[in-house]
Amino acid sequence: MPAAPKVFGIILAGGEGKRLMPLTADRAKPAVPFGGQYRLIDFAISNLINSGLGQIVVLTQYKSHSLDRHVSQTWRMSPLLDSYVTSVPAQQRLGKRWFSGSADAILQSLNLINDEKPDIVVVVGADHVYRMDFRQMLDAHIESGASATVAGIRQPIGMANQFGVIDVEESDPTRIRQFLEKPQEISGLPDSPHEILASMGNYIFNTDALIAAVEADGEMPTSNHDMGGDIVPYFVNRGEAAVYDMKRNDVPGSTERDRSYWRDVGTIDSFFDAHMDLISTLPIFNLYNMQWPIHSQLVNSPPAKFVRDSVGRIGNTIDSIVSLGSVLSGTHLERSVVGPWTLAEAGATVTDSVVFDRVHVGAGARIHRAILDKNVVLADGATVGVDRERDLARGFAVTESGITVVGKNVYVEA
Ligand code: ADQ
Repeated sequence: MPAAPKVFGIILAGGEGKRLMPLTADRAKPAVPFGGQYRLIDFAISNLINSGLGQIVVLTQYKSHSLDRHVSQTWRMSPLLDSYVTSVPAQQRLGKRWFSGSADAILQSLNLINDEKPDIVVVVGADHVYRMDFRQMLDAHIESGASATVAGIRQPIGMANQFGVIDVEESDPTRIRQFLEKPQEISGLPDSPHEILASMGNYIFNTDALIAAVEADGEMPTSNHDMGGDIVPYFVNRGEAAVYDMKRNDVPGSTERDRSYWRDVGTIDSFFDAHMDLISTLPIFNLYNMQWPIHSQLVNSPPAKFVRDSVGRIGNTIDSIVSLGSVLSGTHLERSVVGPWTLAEAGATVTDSVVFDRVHVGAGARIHRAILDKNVVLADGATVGVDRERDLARGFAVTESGITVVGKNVYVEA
């Protein structure tokens, strides 16, 4: 490995995100808005850019239009410095077929790697909220001498069936002994029986080893062509896989409170909870750490504005995020995240909710424990999240925990 290896970044962004429906009815999961002004993919891209990577491709497939547009509008980088973030749609280079899994996405995109000839490839998912300094993981990868390194983080054992679960060698806890993708039954960590070490879906590979692995996987008729299910076990079986414990990652400017914060926002409930993590006085995830900024699209918008309503009533806003361009008149807003260009009319009440862009909340309307997608319009006096049965009868999704989701462009009657 050269002293200053050339590193190439691949973001896997082709997943369908079925469990986030209806937010993914019309867009890829990595393009789902988050935290008012971000899209989910901004976290992965910001982490790679802040870690000094200059050449990054985003592999897209499913309903990729708004994702492609967001990446191209937000992430133009300098051709003079030979740095770029480009989204690359599935191109059917190996026959007339789409990506059949995340490993197949890489196999079908090897031309991108061959063009750049990197020493090392960093492969990351696109749908997590976190900060991570990949330089530190790179150092650990090189030091370990492994061909592949998987980022791991402790998670509650009850979530084991959602993750790849890592078991390390007793004699060397940086080596992976066994890797089980989404096991139904597993025992906990020796020092913490209620936890497992979960794969974060972020990997570092020596380039030659990655190419050999995805090519071998492409030849396997029984493979699902999945990075977690097939490629990581390939390296583990060869004794060439290391783990990088996220506990070691010390992002500049992070606090004791938000160090090692990582949320897989694959379900409506986890998506909602991650928003609630943003808004308290001492947030569990601190968007305001400017030593490690999460970048997003700069929209040319006026500031948010809070005014009395037409008859002079004063609203109040607390424990909330309100994005640019929004105007709230005499509105009670509490524990909520509001996207750009949202308009709330006289006496509306919004509590414990996530509101995307350009939502219109009519006078006296009430929203509680709800997620409203773009361009939703609530008539004067309409309610969402107040009457579960009524929400279901109107065709809204309601989670078991009681979060109501209203899809894009829906008009909600009183
Ligand atoms: P999952 O998130 O369930 O588990 P997957 O659905 O493959 O795995 O998604 C991983 C990433 O790959 C996502 O960013 C997704 O958008 C992308 N992706 C999925 N299919 C793709 C395709 N056909 N083309 C391009 N991109 C695609 C993974 C790992 C687990 C790990 C969890 C952590 O498999 O081991 O624990 O991530 O959340």
